[in-house]
Amino acid sequence: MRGRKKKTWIPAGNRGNNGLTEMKKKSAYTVAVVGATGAVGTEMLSVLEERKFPVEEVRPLASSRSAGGDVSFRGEDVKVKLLTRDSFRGIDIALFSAGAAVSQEYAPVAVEAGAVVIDNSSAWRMDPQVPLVVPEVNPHDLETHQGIVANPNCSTIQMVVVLKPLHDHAVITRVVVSTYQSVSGTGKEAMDELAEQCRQLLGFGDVTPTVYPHQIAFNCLPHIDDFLSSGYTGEEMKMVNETRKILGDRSIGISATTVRVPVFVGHAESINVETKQKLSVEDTRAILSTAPGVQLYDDPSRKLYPLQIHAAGTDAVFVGRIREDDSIPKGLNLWVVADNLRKGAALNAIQIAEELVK
Ligand code: 25A
Ligand code: L14
Repeated sequence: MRGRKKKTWIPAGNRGNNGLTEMKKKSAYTVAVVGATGAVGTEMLSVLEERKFPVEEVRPLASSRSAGGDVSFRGEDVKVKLLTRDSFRGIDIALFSAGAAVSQEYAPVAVEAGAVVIDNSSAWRMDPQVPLVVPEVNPHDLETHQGIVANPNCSTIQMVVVLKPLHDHAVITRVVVSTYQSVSGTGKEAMDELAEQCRQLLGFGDVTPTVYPHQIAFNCLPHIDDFLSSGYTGEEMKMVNETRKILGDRSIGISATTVRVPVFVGHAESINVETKQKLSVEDTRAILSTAPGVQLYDDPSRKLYPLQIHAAGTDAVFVGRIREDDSIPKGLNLWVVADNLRKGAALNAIQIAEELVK
């Protein structure tokens, strides 16, 4: 995407079980968090703690910018260490969220050292050897992992959690999605930039965009990740390709427009779905009300619909504004909201870890 040549993941053979890595079952695990001081890394530490994941020892790793500092885990300060090729000795599970370049270089190093990597970056997602997993949707894909498991893009995760049960019931043929993505997806610096620009503009000052190419305060940018020659962005094509891989169906037509909005945490999506079998609003409500990870929040008569400010800090994927699309014979419109740092990143990664140690 950014001119990096993608390596394919070729694991060293002889990992037992036909070359697949079996997670050794233990009462507690040593867990490394790469990018532990970032927006997603800090959330990973909180989610491990909240869900009482059996952690024997946590090893926070980051770049030289924040190595030597502390992060908090279970009420104690833990020293952040510099990420090096020796960082993974004795590690069972390595959670990566430090960007694709770091994952490309260090995930194989961690696997060589005996760890299973759960990687939140885009580095390995489309590698045919690497399962791309949302536990509510395709947990069975974990069975074939060879040391690296990829965590999908945040916008993809919240969409597939809702699409999967509809696909199972009515076969989705086409999806048109527009996103309303918060700045926390980009990281801490972007959150600081939004806050700073709000202060500057409310004080009648001028803003100087640094993280984003244009002013983000009081504005929306139809631009996430780099533009490709097709005119789509990398983020848009992640939604297309990752959704097909996770649902295991290359035939679904998907068209995405991804937009950055001046919201701190939480992504929203307007999703138009076309199906083979007709789904009424009542059918859709019935299906989604029992779908794992989904919470229906749909009562327009009481002005109840999912909002980013309510989804932030929670674990569910919220769905509302369920309507039939009258312009086609079998279509639906949905509004889907989730916390991008939790279900879109850290929570999904730790749910994968939970599946692996089950
Ligand atoms: O390439 P990708 O896959 O598309 O992903 C790009 C980025 O998107 C975020 C994540 O940023 C990732 O780096 N991200 C990825 N998946 C996401 C998802 N699903 C996602 N966001 C949301 N949802 P991040 O900000 O969350 O995390 C960055 C962390 O990575 C550490 N890191 C970076 N390079 C590293 C490294 N660790 C080890 N080795 C490297 N070479 C980074 O640690 C952070 O923890 P850090 O020490 O570099 O930064 C800690 C603090 O320093 C500030 N800072 C960051 N960059 C600079 C800086 N300060 C000064 N100058 C800088 N250039 C940050 O504010 C941070 O708090
Ligand atoms: O591919 O900037 O997981 O909101 C997630 C955050 C891509 C960028 C990924 C953002 C990243 C995205």
